[in-house]
Amino acid sequence: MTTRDPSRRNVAAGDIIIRQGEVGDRAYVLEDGRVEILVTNADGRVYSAGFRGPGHLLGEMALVDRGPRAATVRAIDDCMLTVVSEADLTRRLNDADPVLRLVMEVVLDRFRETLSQGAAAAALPSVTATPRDTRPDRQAEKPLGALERLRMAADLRDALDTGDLSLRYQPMVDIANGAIIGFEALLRWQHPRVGFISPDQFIPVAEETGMIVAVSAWVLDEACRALSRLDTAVATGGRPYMSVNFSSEDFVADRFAETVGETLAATGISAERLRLEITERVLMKEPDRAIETLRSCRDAGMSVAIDDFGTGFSSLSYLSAFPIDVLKIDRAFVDAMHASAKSLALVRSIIGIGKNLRMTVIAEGVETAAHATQLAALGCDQAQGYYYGKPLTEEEALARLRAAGPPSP
Ligand code: G
Ligand code: G
Ligand code: MN
Repeated sequence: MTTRDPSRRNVAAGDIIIRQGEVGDRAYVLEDGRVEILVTNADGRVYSAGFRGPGHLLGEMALVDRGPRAATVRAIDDCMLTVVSEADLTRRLNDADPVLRLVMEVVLDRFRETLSQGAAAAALPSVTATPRDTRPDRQAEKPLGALERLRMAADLRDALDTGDLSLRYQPMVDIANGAIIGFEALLRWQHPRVGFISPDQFIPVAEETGMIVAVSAWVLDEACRALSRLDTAVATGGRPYMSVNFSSEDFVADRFAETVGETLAATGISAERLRLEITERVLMKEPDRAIETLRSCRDAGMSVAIDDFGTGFSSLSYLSAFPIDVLKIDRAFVDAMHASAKSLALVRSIIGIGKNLRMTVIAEGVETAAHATQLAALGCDQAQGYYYGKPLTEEEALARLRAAGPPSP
């Protein structure tokens, strides 16, 4: 196989263009020549699924859903191909309507199923290989199929109306004295048939379908109302803040800062008590837009925390480019801090970066007194984790505040 330029490729007769099972990073438009599509079934027998001539698109399926190639494509003649890169396709797909993208994945799944059934039928009629069996590596990476995710998104929409969503509030404390200074609102979904579904599972689905905007609006409203109820019940002096997680889809939506401001006004919570938790990913997606949104939120009095800090792959320069108030050290570093000198060095460095940039540093996943002592010695300001309290129901949060007594003057 020889490459003339990045977007054209010549292939000699007999050469393999795409190999079944491999993960591909490009599709091809067949400009000249003919190819044969070959499918190997679970027994290793090969059958021909047909021929393609000029004008056909080859290998697009794996690019759309990042699955392994469903078939082998072999050149019959000398062929000329135009290369469609993954980067190009990904960019186009990202611009597509999210539901359309999901529908496309469902169609691809069905097509793969048909292909593999064809293979079974051609070689060994009694074999009933399921398409998933041929793609073991997708199971771990993408546990839910496209159809399941579509269904989950619809269920999530129902959950917003039926009250199956609820919040837990995890205490955030001043590491010097353990006093509660705020809570992080964490979403819980009790599905009527499936039972508890973790946010790690449904948040990505909400993000890809655009549902996240409605979900986040619900979370923000409920968290503010809860904070207001806590103020009334325990005379908090209007002190504790509420930390709420937002996704990039929220953040680039029109009028984000205004919408949040309206919710604050409607629930009687001052902007100074709202902390927006976002990940580095949010900032990287549309940096110009993100900066603008952050500025508006900051101007209104809200503060901004970078969640899971240290796990992203973005450059440190964004820390000075974006208006950020708080760094949250990811719990993986805290967890490894005592076993690994390197993790400890990373924790120390993150705290140093935060201090030098005049940011507040909060450690996540603080599970033991030893963690807390170590972090305090390193100059960490605040902490959150099972040592101080798991995510609590509103009643439990209320009890914790009551037990702590009135806020010190
Ligand atoms: O407790 P825990 O299992 O709640 O949360 C798992 C992950 O889900 C965390 O990374 C957390 O940031 C995220 N998460 C929890 N609640 C919300 C929410 O309301 N909105 C968003 N976008 N993410 C959330
Ligand atoms: O990524 P984010 O910080 O938004 O999510 C917080 C997640 O961490 C939630 O799933 C929460 O339940 C979990 N969590 C909170 N405290 C601890 C802790 O001390 N140890 C561990 N392992 N997880 C924690
Ligand atoms: Mn968080």
